[in-house]
Amino acid sequence: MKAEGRRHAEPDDVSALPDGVSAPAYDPATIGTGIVHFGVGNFFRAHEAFYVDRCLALAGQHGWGIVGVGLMAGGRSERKAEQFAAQDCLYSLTEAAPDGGRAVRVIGAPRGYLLAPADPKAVPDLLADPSVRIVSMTITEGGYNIDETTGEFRLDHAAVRADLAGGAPPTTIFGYVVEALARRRAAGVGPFTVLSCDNLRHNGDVARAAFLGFARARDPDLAAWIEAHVTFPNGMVDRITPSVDDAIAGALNAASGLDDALPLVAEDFTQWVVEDRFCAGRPALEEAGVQFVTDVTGYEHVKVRMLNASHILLAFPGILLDYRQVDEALRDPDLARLVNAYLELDVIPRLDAPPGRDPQDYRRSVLRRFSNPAMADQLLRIGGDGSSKIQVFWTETVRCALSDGGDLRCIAFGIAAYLEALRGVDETGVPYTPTEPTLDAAQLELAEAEDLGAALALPAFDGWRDIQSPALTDAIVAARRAIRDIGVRAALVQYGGL
Ligand code: CS2
Repeated sequence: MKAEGRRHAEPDDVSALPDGVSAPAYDPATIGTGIVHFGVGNFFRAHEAFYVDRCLALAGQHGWGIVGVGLMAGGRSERKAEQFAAQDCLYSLTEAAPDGGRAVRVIGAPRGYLLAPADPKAVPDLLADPSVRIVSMTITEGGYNIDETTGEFRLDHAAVRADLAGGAPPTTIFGYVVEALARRRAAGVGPFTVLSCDNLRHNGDVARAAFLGFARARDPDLAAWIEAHVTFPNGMVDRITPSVDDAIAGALNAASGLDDALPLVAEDFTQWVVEDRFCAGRPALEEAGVQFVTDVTGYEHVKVRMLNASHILLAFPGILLDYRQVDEALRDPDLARLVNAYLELDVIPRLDAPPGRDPQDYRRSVLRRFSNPAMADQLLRIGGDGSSKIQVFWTETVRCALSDGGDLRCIAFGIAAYLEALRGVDETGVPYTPTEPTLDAAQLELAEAEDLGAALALPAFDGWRDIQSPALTDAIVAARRAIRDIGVRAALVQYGGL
């Protein structure tokens, strides 16, 4: 596309990018497909695609381009597919530092985008192609369809049942991936690595349980082949990547000089620590800043229990206090004290940090990252899908506190704030829409029940349901009552242990 006649250049017009915008250091037209990614959201575009993009600039790496797959039907997904196609899947990433520094680069690693509902046959065909050696995914914490209490894949899920029944093209990631593995096995094509990039403890193990659970229900022989040949590395992913609405997109384009339909902003910090178990090869990600380790557990614990856990602890009361951005909420001294108290007293003493990672340094860096005003990161994004996030981010800390008799005040206050925030109106009366994709209407109504303990039946709390704790229940109910009677701030001081 030509830049003439436009004030701004489009991202695929790489020969005419505005000053200060870096182009891919390779020719996107020469890149082949080695990776298929499910869930082409902002985080994937700022993280995995960013690292792969760096690899593509290196000699011998041109076979590792990515084709994205969207599973959702509907106008929004169609629009996104059109936007990707219109700019050859190129887009700009603005990396923003807390001190105001910015760098803008055009990312070219995604080389195609398939909207599965529009062409469901194309997805297994692509996945069965021998050139595809990694299938990665960001399908959210709740997307693996695992029962938190049993750790088993849930076969009673309607879409899973339909995919297992066969007769129609799949609609779930499990149906697509397992179908493709069946074809690869039948055709004598080797396996691919299944790489989860979600914020889960042992995300590879969770993915393994999910895909094997599906495969066993479909064909035990195939499941045994997958178990023997497919690898599911665990990885810790980290980069704060806010949602981009039209106003933010406009500001990003105004600053970059681009005319990008899909611009993106992320913090300048980024990290990816992965176990090096790739059954069909991988890009030279170590050259691009990815850290390979034999065991990722310590890194995950520190990240999920500190960063993600304090993110939601800030979000729920922050939303109730009518804040909308993370940096604003953190500037509230009471909320900052809550997060610090939680990290210092509840999390850090119980953490097994990996060598070289000092939790106090990490705490300071997390707070610095949260306070980055250039992120304008949305509390509703962070608080969204709280039901799944609580299970992943808080469970271990709550279990430890319940079993070692620790202080429960911060955590009880956080849970109380979550349940109050589920009601969709902040304490100044401003309504908002909480996003809870895994809860049905009856579950959501539990947050309105007169009995303030009734909502503790929600799945968010399944992870520690086996440890009966009247003390925790009482503390949560008291904090909820206080939030309603004396307001969030006073309740925080009285019941949040501050
Ligand atoms: C956030 C994450 O949505 C959330 O729960 O905590 O998206 C967070 O921004 C990333 O994990 C940062 O790596």
